[in-house]
Amino acid sequence: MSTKKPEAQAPETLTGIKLTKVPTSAVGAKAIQSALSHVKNEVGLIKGIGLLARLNQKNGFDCPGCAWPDPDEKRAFLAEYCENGAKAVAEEATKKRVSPLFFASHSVRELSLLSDYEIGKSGRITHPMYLAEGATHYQEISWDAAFQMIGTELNGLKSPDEAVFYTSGRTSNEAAFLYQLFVRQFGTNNLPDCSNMCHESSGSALSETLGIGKGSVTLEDFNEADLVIVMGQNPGTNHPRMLTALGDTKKHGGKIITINPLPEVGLLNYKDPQNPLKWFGEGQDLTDLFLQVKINGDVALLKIILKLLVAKEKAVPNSVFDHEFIAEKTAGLDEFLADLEQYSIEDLVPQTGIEFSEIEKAADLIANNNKIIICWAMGLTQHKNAVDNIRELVNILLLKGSIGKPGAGTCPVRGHSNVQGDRTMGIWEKPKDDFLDRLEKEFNFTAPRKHGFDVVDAIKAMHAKKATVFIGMGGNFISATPDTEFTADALRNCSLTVQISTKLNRSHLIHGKQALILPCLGRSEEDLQASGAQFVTVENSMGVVHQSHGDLKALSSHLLSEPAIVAGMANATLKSSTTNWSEMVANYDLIRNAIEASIPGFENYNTRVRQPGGFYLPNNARANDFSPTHTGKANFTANKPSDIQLKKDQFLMMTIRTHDQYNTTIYGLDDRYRGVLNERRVIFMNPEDMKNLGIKKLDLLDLTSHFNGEERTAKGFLAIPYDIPKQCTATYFPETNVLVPLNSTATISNTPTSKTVIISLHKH
Ligand SMILES: Nc1nc2c(c(=O)[nH]1)N[C@H]1C(S)=C(S)[C@@H](COP(=O)(O)OP(=O)(O)OC[C@H]3O[C@@H](n4cnc5c(=O)[nH]c(N)nc54)[C@H](O)[C@@H]3O)O[C@H]1N2
Ligand SMILES: Nc1nc2c(c(=O)[nH]1)N[C@H]1C(S)=C(S)[C@@H](COP(=O)(O)OP(=O)(O)OC[C@H]3O[C@@H](n4cnc5c(=O)[nH]c(N)nc54)[C@H](O)[C@@H]3O)O[C@H]1N2
Ligand SMILES: [Mo]
Repeated sequence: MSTKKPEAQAPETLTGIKLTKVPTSAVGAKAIQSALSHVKNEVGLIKGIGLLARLNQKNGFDCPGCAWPDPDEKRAFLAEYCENGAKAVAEEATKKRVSPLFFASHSVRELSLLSDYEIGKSGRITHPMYLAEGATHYQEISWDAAFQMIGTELNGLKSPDEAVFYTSGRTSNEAAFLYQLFVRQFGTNNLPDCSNMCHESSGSALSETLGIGKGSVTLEDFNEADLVIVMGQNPGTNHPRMLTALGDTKKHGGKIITINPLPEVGLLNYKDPQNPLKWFGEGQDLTDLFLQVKINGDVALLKIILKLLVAKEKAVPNSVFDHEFIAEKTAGLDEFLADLEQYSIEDLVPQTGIEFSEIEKAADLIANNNKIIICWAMGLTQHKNAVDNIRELVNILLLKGSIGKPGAGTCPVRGHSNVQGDRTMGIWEKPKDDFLDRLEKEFNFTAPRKHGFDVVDAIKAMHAKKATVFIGMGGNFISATPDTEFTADALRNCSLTVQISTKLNRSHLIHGKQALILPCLGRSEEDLQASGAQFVTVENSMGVVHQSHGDLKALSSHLLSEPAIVAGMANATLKSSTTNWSEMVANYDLIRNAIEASIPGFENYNTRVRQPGGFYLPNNARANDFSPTHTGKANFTANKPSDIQLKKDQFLMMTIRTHDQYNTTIYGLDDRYRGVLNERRVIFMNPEDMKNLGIKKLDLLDLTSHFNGEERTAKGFLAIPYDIPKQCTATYFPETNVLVPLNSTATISNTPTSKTVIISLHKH
């Protein structure tokens, strides 16, 4: 069976690496060229350009790339997509097909020997497929038979809590709402999602401090900000359209501070894709001050800045703090200041790896400006003290009164294009009682109240055989999660694993005793139901809910939409449901009516979402109202710097994305902005560290991670000298997920610590 473990991908699978000079600016002509070449190879040029023209337009479909918002007003042709958005679309609209014939000619074992890149490039799945217990090949199955199998398995469980219902953040509002309703009518809150591995730490920290788990700024705020701080984020690759917003900040006279262990090219300098005249010039400098922090040195860095701000305010009262805001809107200032007193700048500076004089410059910029936005992503959320990271940056904003006013606030930059919407729709293992109360009232059933499993707990439960059915609404669970071998065993322990997917991925190949693949329509495809063509809705990173309307002909007549698949599972599973699932699928307006009835903020949903550009959801932090927190005010908090102690010859490793992947989907083998071509099994190291260990460029290394006395090993990584702080290293996700310990998670949010893996190196 499928036993090939990623760990076992031996060095002989290395592909012939080419190192190039790290470019000095991002986007520009090369980006357009690269986008077009992906589109041409996957879709064909003419059809591809037609597709791109409808991407992120008000009557078009939402880019499946990321959750960065579209401008409310002006949207330029060919400008509301980016290189990586184009690649995402090309992947989905690819001409390549994974048909029943494909599965008949390749056994599961054979497919599992392919790399993630090769698996993804196989193409779109055309038919529902079934893998019987002990079988070597998937075979075609009818939708009815597949749904019956799911219903029978689920109803055969001793308790609904023995099933796990995962969601990846591309799922539309309509599908997500129906899915959680089905799962709760079935009787469990086991609704883990990719958010658990992503911005869960942001949600935890922001709910506690500001009373809303989402960011507070809008795109317009970037025009007004005096200062934007970008922490732990690589927008040049992962949110390229954000560079335009940062460019706008600069155009309006604002400044940008970047805090990152790597000098990420896109953040330092970019060439505006909307202005071809600039593609060949020098590019625009974005970052005014770059602080090259050590991995997980952020709380220490922010504490130094906070101490400097306090000292400045003491020296010249009323020069730095917004006393009116603090008095009226916040709680806990005295305790916060008392806690800060305990730390000394001398002790904190070495944890940051940054010259003190550089940190002083940052403190000056913050002291002298009032409209401040702080943006962040995975560089802050995937550490043991990740929640502390985010609460600490909120402390800065609160001291400055830099929230709930134009040009200021929090900007957690979301990943998946509808990950924020899915949570709004109730995809959460820890639902609030008032949400369940409304669901019960609207749908006439008794909702389960016990909190369910998040991703990490779901893996443990499956491993212990306490959960035996796994259903994945999108995503690629085995490759996205930590501790690959342990998680593989967990999935293999299941009696049934079901993947609702567009493309072939490793989660189809590491499976339960029986497995189903249910192929669904993609974002760009026409969704025809009984009442006619449907659109779906999504929520972007800034809380705008809008339509997404695909119009490509479905690639196979055997695909169902995600809402239709949920309805099929619900009809086959729930015997006494009073919900008319089929009726709602016939006309998605009815799903939206149900959402309106059960979730605040969706008044007149069907009308407002038909207005071009959609509508903003209410946001208390944006409205300068912090009453939803436990104190009724915005809360200052006391936070802890990293407590990781590295032994001699140990390093911190962060697992990051290349410029050529979408999470576990590998578009290509290049990381152009870091000058690494044609190879993913690499480790970026500080040149001095390499010298001390006698490691030379392109030496082959095995990596061993260390956690609580446990060791995990991944073999065959090429050493690359790079501009990275000492004792810090970087490798690519998902190749090194096998090294991420399942039990190493963030306090409170339980997010795997994918950016702080303690490793040692062994030369071949
Ligand atoms: N093209 C493309 N777009 C994507 C994705 C993709 O894979 N490809 N993924 C989507 C998803 S789901 C998400 S969540 C986002 C991810 O977007 P990012 O968070 O930008 O993705 P990562 O590659 O994980 O990059 C993390 C960044 O944080 C830095 N970093 C790591 N550790 C630390 C630290 O301790 N402190 C600080 N200050 N910085 C640190 C790294 O150097 C890197 O620049 O992008 C979304 N968009
Ligand atoms: N080590 C390490 N691990 C990480 C991270 C990290 O930085 N480091 N990042 C974490 C983060 S931020 C995230 S968000 C997770 C991502 O975890 P996931 O969301 O689970 O993974 P993806 O790779 O985004 O999922 C890709 C698969 O989704 C399916 N798909 C694509 N489009 C659709 C669609 O429209 N509908 C359906 N049903 N399926 C579709 C395709 O089959 C594709 O193979 O990974 C996490 N894991
Ligand atoms: Mo994410």
